[in-house]
Amino acid sequence: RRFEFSHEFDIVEEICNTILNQTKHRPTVGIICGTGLSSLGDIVEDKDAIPYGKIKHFPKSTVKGHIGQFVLGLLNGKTVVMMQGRTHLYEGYSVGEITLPVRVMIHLGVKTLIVTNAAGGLNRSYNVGDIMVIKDHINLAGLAGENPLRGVNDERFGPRFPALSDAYDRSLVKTAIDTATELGYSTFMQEGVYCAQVGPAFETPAECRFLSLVGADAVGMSTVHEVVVARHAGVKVLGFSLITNVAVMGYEDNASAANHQEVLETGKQRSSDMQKLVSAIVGKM
Ligand code: 6GU
Repeated sequence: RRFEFSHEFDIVEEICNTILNQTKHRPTVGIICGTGLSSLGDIVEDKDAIPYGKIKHFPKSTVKGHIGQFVLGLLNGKTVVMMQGRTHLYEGYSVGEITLPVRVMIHLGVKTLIVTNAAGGLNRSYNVGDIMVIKDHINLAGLAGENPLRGVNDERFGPRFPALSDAYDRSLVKTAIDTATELGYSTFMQEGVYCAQVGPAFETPAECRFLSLVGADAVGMSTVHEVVVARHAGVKVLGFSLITNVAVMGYEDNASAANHQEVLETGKQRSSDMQKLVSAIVGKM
């Protein structure tokens, strides 16, 4: 809970100083690499890497497929800060802890945040390997009381009651779709609603039907908390879900059970397409 974090602003400043002392880069774009998508860091040039383990107060990723470091450098000519690996609520961290890195990136000067994740497809027209541009989200934990802004509001981070009616920037969604078309990705590009549950257990078939009924196209275990904190600060957000498996909707369904290995495999296969897409979009910013 943010309530226990009364000097969070000082902590964020201190972490930023630690980072800025180790690099000459001054990023304006932040990118969070989801499960299996950390290879995006491979195409960053002139890079400086700072492991989360060397940063005081920082939560450390405990999951396979997440490296756990900041990478600062040039992506297609733009100065970026990339998170190779994020932490999740299911690891036991609080929403305050898992979103601390977002506040750090914003304090470093980030004006646009690109979030990526691996997700299960709920929309029946989605295939494994599809890339979904996120147009909106459903934050189940947030609706149920685990909003990352719960607690005393420090106005230096943003207002008490931020609007989320424009959580995902419309013009960035359009840029993403246009760029995907230019790259010849139209056959596997989707645009939809991402829903986050806490995890680490995947959903039951009944839960998948429920989420589908309320308008979710894909389901995962991350991202929404980071987006809330970014929008609190007025930072623009663009999000992508890589559909790594299709959700099982019932006994008669012949989709196979979700498993972490499949999630990692699909990430590997589509990662270079995802890299090209994100890099091309960053180049247009
Ligand atoms: Cl099917 N569900 C959730 N919650 N997260 C996922 C997933 C499914 N596939 C990849 N990540």
